Amino acid sequence: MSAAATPTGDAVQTIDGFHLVIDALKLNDIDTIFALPGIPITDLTRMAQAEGLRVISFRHEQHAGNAAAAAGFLTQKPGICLTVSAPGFLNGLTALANATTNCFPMILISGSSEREIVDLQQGDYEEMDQLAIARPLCKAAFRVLHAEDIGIGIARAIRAALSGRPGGVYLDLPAKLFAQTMAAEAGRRSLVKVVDPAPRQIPAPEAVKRALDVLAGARRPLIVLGKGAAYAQADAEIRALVEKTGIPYLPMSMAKGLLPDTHAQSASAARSYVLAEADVVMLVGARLNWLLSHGKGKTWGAEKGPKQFIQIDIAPTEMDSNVAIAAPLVGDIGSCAAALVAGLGPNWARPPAEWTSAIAERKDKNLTRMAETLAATPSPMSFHSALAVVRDIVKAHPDAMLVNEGANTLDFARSIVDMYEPRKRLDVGTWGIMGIGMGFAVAAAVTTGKPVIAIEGDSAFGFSGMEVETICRYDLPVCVVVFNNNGVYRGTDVNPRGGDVAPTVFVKNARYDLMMQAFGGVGVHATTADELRKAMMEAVASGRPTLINAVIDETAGTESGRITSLNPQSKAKKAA
Ligand code: ADP
Ligand code: TZD
Repeated sequence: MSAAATPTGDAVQTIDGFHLVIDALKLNDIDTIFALPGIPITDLTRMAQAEGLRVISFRHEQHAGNAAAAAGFLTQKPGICLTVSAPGFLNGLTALANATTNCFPMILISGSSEREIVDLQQGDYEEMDQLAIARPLCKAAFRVLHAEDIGIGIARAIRAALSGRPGGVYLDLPAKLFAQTMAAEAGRRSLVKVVDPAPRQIPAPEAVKRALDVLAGARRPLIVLGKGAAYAQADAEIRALVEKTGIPYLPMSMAKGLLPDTHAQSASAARSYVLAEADVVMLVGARLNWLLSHGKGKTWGAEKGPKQFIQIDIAPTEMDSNVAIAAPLVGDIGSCAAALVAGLGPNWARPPAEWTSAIAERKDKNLTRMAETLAATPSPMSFHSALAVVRDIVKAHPDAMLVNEGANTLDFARSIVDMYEPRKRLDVGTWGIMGIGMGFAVAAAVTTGKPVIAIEGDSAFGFSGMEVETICRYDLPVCVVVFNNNGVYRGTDVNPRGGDVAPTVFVKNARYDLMMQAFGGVGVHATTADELRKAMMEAVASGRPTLINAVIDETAGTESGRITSLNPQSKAKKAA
């Protein structure tokens, strides 16, 4: 705020665009900005810090954007990513699109060049029609031209990000806006505190009854919990729904820990069996997309006859997206789960014992087999022997956050590492995107204050690896474990013509641990499970930024992990 003279010579307090933006965010309880400074937003980052917002400054906008998205998922407040125009904006846009795809609330705020010049394409500094480019890639996109509209612009962005199905919002703030001033009192009055940004959506009673009728008719019911259920923070309602119905459940990867993975009703270790055999499936905040084989085909036991689906989702258009939904339940997960539990009544019959004991039998068999594999200590380490260590460390620190990306590193960790508490696991999400690792790890550390363990394929780590400097700069309690098998998927491909190495192969025996040391963090080179265990224990206990280069057998793992079948070459071979 500053003082200016009126025409009559009186001094009035004025406020500029920078401070209106900051005050509007603070008014809405936003306390952190993930940013990368430059024209025209450098001063905004400085002033935000001076005004008490936490500003976490990154080395590349994509990771600031991923951090904002993860913060949005964890806190139910839109994560804020702040970038410069054109290239900075584009770098942030991947994260915005990814957040929208994952239904995570975030707002990408980018400075932009002068409208008059951009619209006449006269070649301004970093000229780009950012609003038009962002619009198809996010849930909503807005531009503010006048200081007096900043309050309403930010309110619209927050409401758009959080209400209904959450998602990414783009907010375009032209350079000129920041320097505009207005009377401070009028400015203060122009700000809007968003009331009830994600209103409860109570399901219709007839929809609840329909769902209960379908559920009651099931002989082999199954509940699938998705990351929408984790996001909803309706943990008690979900637990009551699962435990009071007695129905076996499968958590999708980011719903792991909503109930502890060791829960008797978890059917994770019998996943293929329950998907194929269930007759009624209730989806709770999970979409029937590729991750669930679109709800049809062999995975879903198509040859055994049709299934009935009940789906709980806040987005009505999600119903019937891939298969018919017999009982759509549109509403917020907390309200829907509570309504179902209330409707169970005293005579609710738990699922038949032949179904639950058949699942238990398969679970036992698979878990015994897995325990044998995990007990082996091959040299060099396999994915399994290294993940057995991670599994123990997470068990000992159930409040730690786990970030996970890669192909084999992801697929094996998802099934081997049990989670015990809700919203502790962050991973590649709906797109299966590489590059979320260090952005998500920073957000996890900053928003929760808990230790963070990032389990990274060596290829996956490379997408965001430079952010280890960010982790060291803010002294975050992040332990990165790079599963180093010398390449994308594996390190064994050979170029049949000689010369360049194969496209999937990296520098052999690289020392990722030295990257962390370069910035003052702890680097450890681990070649055995014992060395890995010791290093992880020390990292979690000390809270110091740590990177462990875990040497994994370069022949281990499979091409594309568990989705080999999606490679065009595999499809061609199958067809031949
Ligand atoms: P997963 O990948 O874990 O299967 P998805 O991202 O496919 O999960 O599905 C999440 C679903 O949850 C989305 O369809 C989204 O609309 C829904 N959703 C998100 N938040 C809520 C909420 N509070 N109440 C109801 N549904 C929600
Ligand atoms: N680029 C982006 C943005 N996302 C992707 N998913 C890919 C490329 C393709 N891809 C995968 O799907 S997994 C992966 C790539 C490059 C890396 C696999 O190698 P890794 O993991 O070293 O990270 P594993 O555990 O050794 O298999």
